[in-house]
Amino acid sequence: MIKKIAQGLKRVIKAGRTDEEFLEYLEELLIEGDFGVSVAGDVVSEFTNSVKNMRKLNRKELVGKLKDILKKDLLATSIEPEKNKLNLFLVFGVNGVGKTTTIAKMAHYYMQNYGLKEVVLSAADTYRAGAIDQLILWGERLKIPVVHQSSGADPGAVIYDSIASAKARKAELLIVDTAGRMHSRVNLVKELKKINKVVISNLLDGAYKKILVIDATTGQNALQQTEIFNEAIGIDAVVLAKYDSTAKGGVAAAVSKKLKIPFVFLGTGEKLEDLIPFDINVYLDNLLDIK
Ligand SMILES: Nc1nc2c(ncn2[C@@H]2O[C@H](COP(=O)(O)OP(=O)(O)OP(=O)(O)O)[C@@H](O)[C@H]2O)c(=O)[nH]1
Ligand SMILES: [Mg+2]
Repeated sequence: MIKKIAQGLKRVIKAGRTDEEFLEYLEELLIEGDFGVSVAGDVVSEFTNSVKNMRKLNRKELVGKLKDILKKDLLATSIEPEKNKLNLFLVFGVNGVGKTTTIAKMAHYYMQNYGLKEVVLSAADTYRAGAIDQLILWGERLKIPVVHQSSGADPGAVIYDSIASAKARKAELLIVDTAGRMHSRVNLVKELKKINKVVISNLLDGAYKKILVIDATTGQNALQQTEIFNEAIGIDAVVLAKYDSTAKGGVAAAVSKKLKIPFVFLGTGEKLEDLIPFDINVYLDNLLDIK
């Protein structure tokens, strides 16, 4: 999906606006595109200081300049599974953002790209009816085991079992699905804190990563979600899911800049293969339609 910011830039550059008009419009475009007020303000002041008479620059030069400025705000990371250890990825986020799908994609990605053979999934979303079956189905497609109990079971108990089972299998990676739906946000955070404790006290010499999934179509709301989860248990990396479904998509810049948390993957569709490492250049080239 072509992003609004790229379209807007094409329009304003073609119209040959004055510097002042261009900057005003650019700020609007950035805010509308979910980059957030802080990124928008910074971009405009950097532009003001460094470029005079924007009409003299062609589209490629102007967009390139914008890319250079935005690059400074973005953070990306990759998560490498540690060798000869049980790696545990705890995946969390509010309801419907794409957690369970992302978990299946990640299992696929790590088997394909890191040659992992023993990957186990853990169905610790015991809250939503159907959540366990959804993960079991992914497990069948991926031909990997899914540790689960019955619906309504204590997620901590599921994780305890999952760690024991993964260790017994000498698994390299255990990915834990968690509930996004709770009676309230407060309960969701409380539950996650409990889960975090269970992981810490049972994983011991394993490698633990806390991965938040946000939905690119929810805009600045995703920034607030990241803030809440980060305060609750800390976040190692964020996955920006449903990037294919939005014309905006700038929220990664807002999160990176404000919270200093890096992005690890971009979700680009509903299929197993639709997960790509978060590469700042690829991301910005797509947002700004740089070919
Ligand atoms: N287009 C698109 N759809 C996605 C992507 N990731 C997930 N989805 C879809 O989003 C919907 C919700 O995905 P789930 O993985 O069930 O989300 P969840 O966060 O586990 O949801 P709950 O368990 O209910 O909290 C499904 O229809 C997915 O196919 C993506 O990157 N792109
Ligand atoms: Mg789910």
